[in-house]
Amino acid sequence: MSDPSYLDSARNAALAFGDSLLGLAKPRLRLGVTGLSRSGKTVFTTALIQNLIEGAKLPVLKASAQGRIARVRLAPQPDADVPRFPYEAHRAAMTGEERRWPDSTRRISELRVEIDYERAAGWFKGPATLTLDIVDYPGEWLLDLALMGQDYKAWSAQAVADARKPHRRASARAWLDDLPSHDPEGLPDELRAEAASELFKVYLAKLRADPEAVAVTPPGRFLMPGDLEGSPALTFAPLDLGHDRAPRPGTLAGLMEERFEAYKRVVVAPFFRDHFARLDRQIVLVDVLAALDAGAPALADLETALGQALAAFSVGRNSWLSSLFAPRIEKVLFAATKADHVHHSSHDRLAAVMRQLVSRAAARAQGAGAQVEAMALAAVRATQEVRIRQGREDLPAIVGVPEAGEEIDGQVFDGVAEAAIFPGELPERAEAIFDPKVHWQVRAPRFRPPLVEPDAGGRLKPPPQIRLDRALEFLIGDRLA
Ligand SMILES: Nc1nc2c(ncn2[C@@H]2O[C@H](COP(=O)(O)OP(=O)(O)OP(=O)(O)O)[C@@H](O)[C@H]2O)c(=O)[nH]1
Ligand SMILES: [Mg+2]
Repeated sequence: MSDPSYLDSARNAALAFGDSLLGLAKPRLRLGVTGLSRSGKTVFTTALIQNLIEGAKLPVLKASAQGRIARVRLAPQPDADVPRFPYEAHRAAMTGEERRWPDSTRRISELRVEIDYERAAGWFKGPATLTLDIVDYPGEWLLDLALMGQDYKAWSAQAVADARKPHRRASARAWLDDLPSHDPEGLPDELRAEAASELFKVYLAKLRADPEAVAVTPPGRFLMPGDLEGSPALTFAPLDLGHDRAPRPGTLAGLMEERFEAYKRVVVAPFFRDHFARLDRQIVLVDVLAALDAGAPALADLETALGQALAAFSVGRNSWLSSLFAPRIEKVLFAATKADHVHHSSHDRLAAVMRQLVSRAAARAQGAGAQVEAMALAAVRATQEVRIRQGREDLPAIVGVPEAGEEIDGQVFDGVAEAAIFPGELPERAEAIFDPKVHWQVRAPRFRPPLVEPDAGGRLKPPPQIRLDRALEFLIGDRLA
């Protein structure tokens, strides 16, 4: 087991104590928004804030339906060392002239909103304010938490076995071919470590670049190194260690092991301590439709990744970490995003697939303490529904404006013309997704964000959404009661 002493427990305890002291004065909630790259984190976070601030109708969020939300406003950024979530820029991109999706992001960011509301009833009836801190961070960092409970030997064995799986072999070939040339018992040569690490990173990058890619293999920072690029903590790779040997000091394997431990110390532990352990609620966004479209092996990879994500929520509860941090995540929502890419008759099926993907892991994580839910949503609904007659049949279709350059059935779109498509069928029984004989083709084109007409008073409303209110009721509803 790793040495916990590097985790700055005193500082964390002070933070937690400060939080709870302040919490007495003013109720606060930290909501984490995460998901792998392109899963929809930035769009979700922007839409969530916009819907709250601009007073959108959110019927399933009880406080909103009962007219108890008086005012929602942005408040100054609470943490001096975390970049502010650039809400205004993202909102302008999506709803302004350009109507384009926000740029891809690669780091953590945060925004504070204050919600003035009326308490529902009881002793404390009356006005109150909930301070909601929303923290958007890459899902790759969450998956890294799984490394905390692993040693270099186990991680190496797993990584080599994964790379040899049929659907990964092509991406991994150069690295796998090179692997036997590194003798784990050989000298701890710096250049050799660098060369092995480079090839391993190329393999990870190929996995990610694959249009079918849905899951990733830690270490997450290998693909988004930031200012740690080139440092020893990011210069290591798995080796083929064989079954019986543990890495020994003074060997190449020993050097790799040291660096693996350094990665945990320098990258993973600070993330856990400074960000993850301070979250109260968490939403994990998943592009389930892309995974379905990619096929059964990709779905199996995704299930594994989600299992690791779920394990992260219990990591502090049943390990040495719990004595230091007692993570307080009480609710975890796994949400399938981009539900506007399928007809509403499929929304429940999409939610069922999401539930299926986390169910085995959730069963294992029983007792972890957090309440886990799955649903399907679209933070921004870019399509409308129509029924199209084809012969005798009346088929459910979706209509939207594909982005310029999108191609459907040989037709290239210009970003102005609309297209109607029949989204593929989703499985009636969610278990069927793992059947390798069936391929659920549900790929939709990238639609532009919807055009939102101003209301009678000339005011812009937030774009339409699907089940965003349901997600909010689960995530924060009880704190607005
Ligand atoms: N139709 C539709 N598309 C969405 C929605 N949310 C996200 N998308 C699409 O998914 C893409 C990625 O969304 P982002 O919110 O940028 O995803 P992210 O997780 O922040 O991605 P990274 O910053 O690259 O990690 C967008 O550019 C859109 O094309 C949605 O609610 N509806
Ligand atoms: Mg983003």
